[in-house]
Amino acid sequence: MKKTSLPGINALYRQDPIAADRRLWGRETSAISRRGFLQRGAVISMATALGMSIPFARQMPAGLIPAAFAADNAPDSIPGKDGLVLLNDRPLNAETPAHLLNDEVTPNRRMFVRNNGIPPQSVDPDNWTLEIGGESCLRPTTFSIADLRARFEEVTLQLQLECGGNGRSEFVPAASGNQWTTGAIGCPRFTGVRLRDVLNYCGVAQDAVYVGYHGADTHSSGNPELDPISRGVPVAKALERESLIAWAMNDEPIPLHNGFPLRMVCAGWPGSVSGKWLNRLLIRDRVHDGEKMAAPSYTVPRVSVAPGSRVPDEDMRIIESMPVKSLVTFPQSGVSHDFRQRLAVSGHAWAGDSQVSGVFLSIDFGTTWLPTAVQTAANSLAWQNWQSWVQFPEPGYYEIWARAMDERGRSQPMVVPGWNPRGYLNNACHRIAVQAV
Ligand SMILES: Nc1nc2c(c(=O)[nH]1)N[C@H]1C(S)=C(S)[C@@H](COP(=O)(O)O)O[C@H]1N2
Ligand SMILES: [Mo]
Repeated sequence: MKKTSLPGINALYRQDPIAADRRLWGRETSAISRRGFLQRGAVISMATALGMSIPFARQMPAGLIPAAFAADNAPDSIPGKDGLVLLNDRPLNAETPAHLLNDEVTPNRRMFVRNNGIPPQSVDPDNWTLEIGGESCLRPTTFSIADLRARFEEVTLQLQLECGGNGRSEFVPAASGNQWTTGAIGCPRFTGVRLRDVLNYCGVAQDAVYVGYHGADTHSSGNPELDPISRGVPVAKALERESLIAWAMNDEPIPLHNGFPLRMVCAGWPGSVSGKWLNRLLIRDRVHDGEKMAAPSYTVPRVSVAPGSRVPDEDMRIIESMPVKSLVTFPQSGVSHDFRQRLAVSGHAWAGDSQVSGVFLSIDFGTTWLPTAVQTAANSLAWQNWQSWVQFPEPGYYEIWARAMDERGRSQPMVVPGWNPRGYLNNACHRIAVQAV
């Protein structure tokens, strides 16, 4: 598929949406009819840019950037990782292209990396200690990893971790931070002990409110007084069956950048609550006040605000469960496909603390939707795999849109939802481009 005609169209939209519209759609908004759909001139210029016809052009919403033009950054090589796209190297942040997330269980080499600081340099797992304390801890205790293994039941669960800022790159006006597209999500199998078994052993006082973590990573400035990040979860989330202190990922030691040798996993909430390089947990008698707990970090406005608004800190709330979302992981966006054959399509869907009740596909820009077969999760808080087939009526440019719904009937939006100052919680439908030939 021809991609070179419009390099960096997403970046262009971020910088200057009007210029981007003019470039992509021919003439500014005059090319767009009052109904909000494409007019003839714009269809012709867009089809020219794509190098093929657009059979469902009548249904194509105005202002849509064709999925075929999605940012196509060259993958960089990070030791132990394969095909991840580097967004920042200091601190290291790298995401996984959608088609490389096709495995039902995310392999270690495909798990995204979101570092807020510098990982610990030399780690000796045999001498690693985890200290449990805090105002509301009745019996402060320090454990080695061997102690944890000896004293508590070992559990293995498949758990999804998604960065709260996944999808940030689509917000207009742009939100500062890593410009994640869709790849700050993964769902490996973690092995460790239940956080609640450890906390109960150490005694959770009546007045306990929050469990906060500290890790062994250091602040990018090099200042040892500063924590790169120190977040956590309310006691109820910490005591959930699925919350773990893990030492293995897919039956191997956790990769260095994903928290070797020990990390917290509290799935379904922003990834930032799951402390890596875990060496201290505090049972707090108040909402934990570590680094990046306070607004604007990992918070969103209590009520929706106009794009670009400045929101006072006291009007922001801490993000808890992540919203329903899905990914098309097969085929890869941009493939050519014989239109006479049906095309198998598959991916994953997840819904924070909730479950996915359905995943639907559209090949006509959201006019009609087909159900897919959705599997049950391997366990609670693991993503769910889905698959289906689509049949294209004639050759041309198509997009496959996927939309998931959770068990409470909440659906993914087709457009970018609720703008917020730091660009969290974008769960807009994932779209891929297909050239039917
Ligand atoms: N100690 C520590 N824990 C951390 C972080 C960090 O930088 N340091 N990043 C957090 C964020 S913002 C996310 S999204 C997840 C990312 O986990 P991953 O890098 O294993 O994908 O880890 C969280 N835990
Ligand atoms: Mo994150």
